[in-house]
Amino acid sequence: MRILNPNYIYINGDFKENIAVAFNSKIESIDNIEKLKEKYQDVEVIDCGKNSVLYPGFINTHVHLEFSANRTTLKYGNFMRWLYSVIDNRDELLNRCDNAMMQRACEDMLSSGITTFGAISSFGTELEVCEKTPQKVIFFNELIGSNMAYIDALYNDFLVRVKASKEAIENGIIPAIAMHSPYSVHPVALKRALEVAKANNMPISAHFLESPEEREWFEDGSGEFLEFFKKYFNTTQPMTTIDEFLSYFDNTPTHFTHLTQAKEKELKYISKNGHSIAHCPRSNRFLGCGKLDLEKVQELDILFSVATDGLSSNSSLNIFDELYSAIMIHNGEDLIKLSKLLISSVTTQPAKIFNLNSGEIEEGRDADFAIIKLADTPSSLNDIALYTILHTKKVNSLFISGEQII
Ligand code: MCF
Ligand code: FE
Repeated sequence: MRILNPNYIYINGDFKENIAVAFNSKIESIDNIEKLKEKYQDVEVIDCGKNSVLYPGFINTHVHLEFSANRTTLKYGNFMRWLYSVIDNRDELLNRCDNAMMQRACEDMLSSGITTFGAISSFGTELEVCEKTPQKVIFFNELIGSNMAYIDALYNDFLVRVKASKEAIENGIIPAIAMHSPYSVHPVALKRALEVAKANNMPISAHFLESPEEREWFEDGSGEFLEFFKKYFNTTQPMTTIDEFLSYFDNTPTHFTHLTQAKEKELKYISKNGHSIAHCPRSNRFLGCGKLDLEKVQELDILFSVATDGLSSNSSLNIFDELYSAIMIHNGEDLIKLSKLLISSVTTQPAKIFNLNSGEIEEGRDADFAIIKLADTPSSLNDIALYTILHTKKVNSLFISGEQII
């Protein structure tokens, strides 16, 4: 048993003073330091230092580790430009991305306080790194493939990867499934994969309504996606519609990534069916995709996470960089309220979405903690979320299931 004694603590969506936490691998007790010392005598008390803030470990629900080699290879600025550059450079990028590089990506996430992440795995090559990293990993095996001629082979390969991730549960892996997107997964394969997810009670994720081009393709069957499909697949018609794609997920709450091009109608449907959203503001900006309607998302009580996406469409996997950018991008929102909402989007909200026993400082939860230090005394408790986002790049210490990592 140990006790963490911070200046401030993020608890029940607010910041409080004079609260300490006793923990083993799980949180045992939350009370003021005197009471905890009395209750647990002779235990180590870790004083977190002046102006310290204790947060639950942060959760980054959406990252592509396999694309970590990208810096100046992929083309940013416009979604189709990016997509063509992925197709042209994918093999070379994947070859350059070895275990050491992916491990460094995990370490970068650790240094910004990420104790759990969702790995979107296109090929399964990051499984070993994800098993070794101290973080907990929701391992989203991605299904992709629109050509019926290859669907069986792709689907079988997908099943092999799902099986490998199921065998890694004892190493901190939570097996999960990702449908790449409505334009790239054949509905026949998608329905089969959804049955697998349902039977195994696995989390599900899908990129959806990311770019204006994607919306145009589904609404009118025209635009740059038409050229793309003619060129690579010799097809001229979308395989599904926006509404039909959504309806496939009716009984399986799904974490939809991006939704920058979603309208009120789709967001209402998402809310009604208990789905959630991964919001990747920098990725959306860099690929010219627009921004999520955060006001509507809040109005409709949709749970959302802020996530980094991969280095394939971002400049870092630092969650503080992402939160900072979210503040700048959503410039119409009240700054203080938005900052607090953003902290919940990397803690309590993703924990709720994926039913994780972390993301909240509460007795019985996993002892996953991120501790940061403000440079100075905060002017008010209510502004701590903003000060944290504005001035933090790295955490001072980090615990995962009670073990000190940093
Ligand atoms: O989230 C971003 C942008 N949207 C879609 N896909 C990806 C992103 N970053 C990496 N990807 C991957 C995706 O998982 O790109 C690959 C897929 O395996 C090719 S998309 C034709
Ligand atoms: Fe992504």
